[in-house]
Amino acid sequence: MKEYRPSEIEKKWQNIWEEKKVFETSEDMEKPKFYALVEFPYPSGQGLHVGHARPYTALDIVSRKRRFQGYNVLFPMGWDAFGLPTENFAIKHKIHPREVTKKNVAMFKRQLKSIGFSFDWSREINTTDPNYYKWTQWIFIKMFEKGLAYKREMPINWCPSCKIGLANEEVVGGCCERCGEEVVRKTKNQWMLKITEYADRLIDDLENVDYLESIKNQQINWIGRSEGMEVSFKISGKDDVLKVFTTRPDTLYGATYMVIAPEHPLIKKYAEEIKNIDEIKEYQEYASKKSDFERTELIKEKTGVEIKGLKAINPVNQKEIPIWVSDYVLMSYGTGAIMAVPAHDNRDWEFAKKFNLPIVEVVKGGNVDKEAYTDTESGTLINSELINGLEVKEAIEKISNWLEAKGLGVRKTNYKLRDWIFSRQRYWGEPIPLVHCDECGWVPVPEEELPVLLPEVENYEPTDTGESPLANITDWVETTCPKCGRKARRETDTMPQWAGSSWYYLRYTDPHNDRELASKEKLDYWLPVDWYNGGMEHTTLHLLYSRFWHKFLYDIGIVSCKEPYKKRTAHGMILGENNEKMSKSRGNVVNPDDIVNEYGADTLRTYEMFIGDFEKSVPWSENGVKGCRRFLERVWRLQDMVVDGDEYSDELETSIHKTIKKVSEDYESLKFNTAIAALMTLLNEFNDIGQITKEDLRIFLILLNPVAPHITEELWEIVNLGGMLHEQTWPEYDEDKIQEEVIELPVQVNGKVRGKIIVNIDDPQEVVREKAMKNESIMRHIEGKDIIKEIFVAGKIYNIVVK
Ligand code: ANZ
Ligand code: ZN
Repeated sequence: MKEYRPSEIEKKWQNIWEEKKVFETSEDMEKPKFYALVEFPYPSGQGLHVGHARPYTALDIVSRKRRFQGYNVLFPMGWDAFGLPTENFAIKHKIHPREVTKKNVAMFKRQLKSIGFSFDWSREINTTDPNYYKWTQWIFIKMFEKGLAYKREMPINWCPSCKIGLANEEVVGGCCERCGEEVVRKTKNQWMLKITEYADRLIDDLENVDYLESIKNQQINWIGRSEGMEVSFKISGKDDVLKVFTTRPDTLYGATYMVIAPEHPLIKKYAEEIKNIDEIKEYQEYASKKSDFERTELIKEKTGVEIKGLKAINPVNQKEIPIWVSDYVLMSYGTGAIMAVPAHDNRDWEFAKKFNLPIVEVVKGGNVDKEAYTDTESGTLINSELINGLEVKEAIEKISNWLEAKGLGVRKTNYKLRDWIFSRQRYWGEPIPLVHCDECGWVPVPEEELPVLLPEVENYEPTDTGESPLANITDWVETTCPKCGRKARRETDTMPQWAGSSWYYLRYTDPHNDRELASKEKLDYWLPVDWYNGGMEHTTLHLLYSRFWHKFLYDIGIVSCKEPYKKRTAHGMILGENNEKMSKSRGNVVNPDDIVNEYGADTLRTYEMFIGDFEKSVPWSENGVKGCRRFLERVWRLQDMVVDGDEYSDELETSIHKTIKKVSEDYESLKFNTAIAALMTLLNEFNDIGQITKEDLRIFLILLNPVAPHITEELWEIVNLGGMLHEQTWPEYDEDKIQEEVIELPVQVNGKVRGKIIVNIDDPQEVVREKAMKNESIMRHIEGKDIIKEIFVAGKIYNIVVK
């Protein structure tokens, strides 16, 4: 037997697969299709990270399994290559971002290939390729034509260090997500996309997709649909009303004052009558320096000023109440004004305490001297003439009807979701394909002139005025109006990095099409994506944006399904050995190249899948890598144990059927670690027996192949199992052969039986633990405690010791 040398066999098989185009997707539309998608990487200068390899291996496994099952599989890869890091690197080192991208892509591609992923490289795409971004621009123009893109003066979040406007989503804790610098507000004319028009559909259509529940919730929370009432408060002595948005009209009798946002137009309108207008202006100035995030932080000490000279009248009891200005009310939500009910809203409560405003309890249930009572599930209305004695929900219903009947209010749905700020004042992005003409306004560049290429510039540095560097290229900016032929100017803003990734999965279906973004026939065949796996960090924005674009393309007849992704799962992160995030600054980043070189790609792949539950974050462990390498060494030695025979060994029959079932199911449900564990168990049985048939080995190799494709192909050839492994079909198991004895197993917690669970007599401890943890009584007894010991006697008892 030759020694196991991954470096030789891995290259060898990668070349064979490539030459034979084994993983190239066929255009045979008679076959059932399977479209597996992983998030295409940003080709950064740091190269591939072991964190990338985890989701890629996972869907590589599923894709390989599907090919064995006779599917036409699309498993593509590409580059999300526009964006800031590349541009910043280019500025610093004075290299064109195109060159930087080219170099980084080459590095990523070499790394990905070395790991043996079964991507169809003939469909590689790159968002910075003009043949690609032509269609990104085309989609933008279609949106513009449908009124979904508009330009508006917007207070934006401005990062003074990156010199870039950021979307709300890119501001984390008041700071720039990229560089950590504190974000300031600046007003700019920006292109906006009307994603809000799709808010309801983006929530409602989640019903028909198979996403992790947590991912659905993130989408829903981000959109933040809120049903309430817009109620009009008369302004005392004026023929004017102040409108508020409230989700709690039942608390109207408890409204003891009003609050308007510092930017509210009421202030300007009545400036002459407001006695303390200077004080208010001062406060406006103070508030303008804060971000929305800071303003709405709960723990923040409340600030505000009473408007002297204006009062509002509560429509339910005609009481006159004061109007305050405070920055905890945002102009960008609802009507920019609220009725304050300190007894039942936390912020109002704090504000009232600080400024000594009256607190009137209207829902009985808590102690409003101590804190606001916000529960809507229990409590009865008091001090509220029209609705006394009702529960909150009934009261809301009744008072809403009353308000509507009197013309004092209307039911209203609000959303947290804002329109998408789509302009960036940077170089390395898709030029927004519009021209401004004094006569015709904004005019799209005609389709036959697309793409609008990024012009060459001397300097990619954004200007301090906040203009894109493109604004300095007079030759490029000055053009003629496509409509009237007069002089006109090009838009110099570029698109955000989110643009190219909003539709990339469509392009993979037909990546070389130069007449349309993809042919209808191919889109109809391949869509929706059957399985999309990505990071938990992309379950709000990227997912929302791409669903929005997809729905728009559905509306204009480009795609035939309403949702782009049938199923969306997420992987956990790979952390450093000491459980912290891997980062350059900590010096704990593991380079996949090193693992491939030292242990082999198959070891890397096996380890990445064996490392822990796929959806959880787990620390890297070099020892774990070594363990996986040892497993593969033992697999390698199977070649010396094989005897002829096209049936299973008698002693192994049940185990093999069981393993086929287990592995087949686990690969489908992200339980790659337990699938590998089952294969390890089977390998142990092989070793116990000391001799296996070719048929035993055949099945073992096919099952392991999706995880460790190189070593399994090589063994297949060495043992001469016929043809090549990748040409085989996925094995079937026989349910009759794996009937097991089912028993009721008592589970003890600290020596006392706390529940009985149904298990198979030879279920291993992990399986029993899993089942025990789903038992309510047992869960209750261990909740909040640490498991310090487990005693397991198969078929008899399982005892958990907790502290
Ligand atoms: C009176 C009230 C009484 C409220 C009560 C809550 C509890 P969501 O669910 O987020 O939509 N609100 C409305 N507009 C606001 C703005 N521009 N800035 C800050 N707060 C605003 O929350 C809606 C509630 O948030 C509204 O209902 C309003 O306070 C406040 F016991 O009105 B409520
Ligand atoms: Zn014109």
